[in-house]
Amino acid sequence: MSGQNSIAEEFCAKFGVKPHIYRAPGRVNLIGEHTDYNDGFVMPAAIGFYCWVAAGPRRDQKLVISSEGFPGQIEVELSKKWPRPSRSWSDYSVGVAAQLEKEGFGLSGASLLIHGEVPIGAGLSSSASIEVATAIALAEESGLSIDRTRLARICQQAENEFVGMRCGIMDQFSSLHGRANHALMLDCRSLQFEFVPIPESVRLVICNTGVKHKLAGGEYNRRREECEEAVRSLAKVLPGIRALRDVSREQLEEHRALLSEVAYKRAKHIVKENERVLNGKEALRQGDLRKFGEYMAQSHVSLRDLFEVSCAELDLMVELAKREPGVYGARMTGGGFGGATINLVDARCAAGFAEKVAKAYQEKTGIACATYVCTPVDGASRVESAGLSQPKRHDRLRGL
Ligand code: GAF
Repeated sequence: MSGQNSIAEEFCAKFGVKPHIYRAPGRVNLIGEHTDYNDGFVMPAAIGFYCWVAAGPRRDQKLVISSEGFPGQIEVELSKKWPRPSRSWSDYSVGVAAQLEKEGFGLSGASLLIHGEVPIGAGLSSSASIEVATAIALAEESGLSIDRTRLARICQQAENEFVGMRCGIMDQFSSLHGRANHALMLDCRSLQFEFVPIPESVRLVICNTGVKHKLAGGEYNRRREECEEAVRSLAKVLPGIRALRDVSREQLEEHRALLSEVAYKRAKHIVKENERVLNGKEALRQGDLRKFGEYMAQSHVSLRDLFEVSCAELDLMVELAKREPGVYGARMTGGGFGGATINLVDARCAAGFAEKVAKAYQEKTGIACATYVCTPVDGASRVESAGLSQPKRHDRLRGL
């Protein structure tokens, strides 16, 4: 990866010492959208786009953080009050550092140089990759041993509290726990997970619409509130429920009158999407890619019509994909309102598929479409040393 060498050199030039290099991948979600903050099920896979962090120790008890992609440098004195969010890229890193300290993990002074290569605004978790790369770098540089699930929670908490985005845990979790050639089926309540093999005969093809609608952040938090509203209404007659995860299809229909039309639609998506993840896992395990693809298609329709987080560009991209040979399934992926689609495509057809969909999309919209043909990769790690192309897992972080 190109990021590794250039970041090491730039770090040396800037801070005068040779850094350790860490990297955390983005993710694509195969199925299970908006279910994570409803205590439900998701099935993401880590993909080979990384946030790279070069890090080295400092003696002055400061954190100095800079990014290759953005001007300016952030300095935080560890013994003093934490700065307030600045509404910029640095919030993802500073938020993680603040959260680590808040949870009692004493940090050592460190310099960090960040290089993000996960496409921004594509729904591929560029934010989580910065958080996770920062977290493993800070933990390691401070000699802390923190298990990966705890780190995922710390990163999620940082995004919820410092950045102000009430995301679930899927993105941070998959960046830390991803496994090459597997999807990760996660129960977002118990945080138990299992790996489901992705057959060698298929590729995950990501098509980026190139649009990100402005309402994304605010609408995301609103969806979360609407789900919570549904739970509050249903809890009046179903006192045992804590989240939409606990509601069955039958219960939802029986008590539909208690819900506003909007809350009902949101709840219906979540209840059925959870079923689709569980059924989809079985289909994948049995190698039934066609069945899995049907669940993907249903998921897209539900996100479009019930959860209302799709947009014209995503719908078009899915329609264009469905016409192509070798496609098992196509749907929007991530939070929505723009970003990318995920397509499960026969490996032999993947390159041609990407080319044709991109061409047709550009013809219709005038927007150039980036496509990525992927297979799942391993989660975040320290890379052995600058200049080596093979990353080596580092066993200091438990759970590796
Ligand atoms: C975003 C969030 F960060 C995730 O937690 C998840 O809710 C996703 O949108 C939708 O499934 O990526």
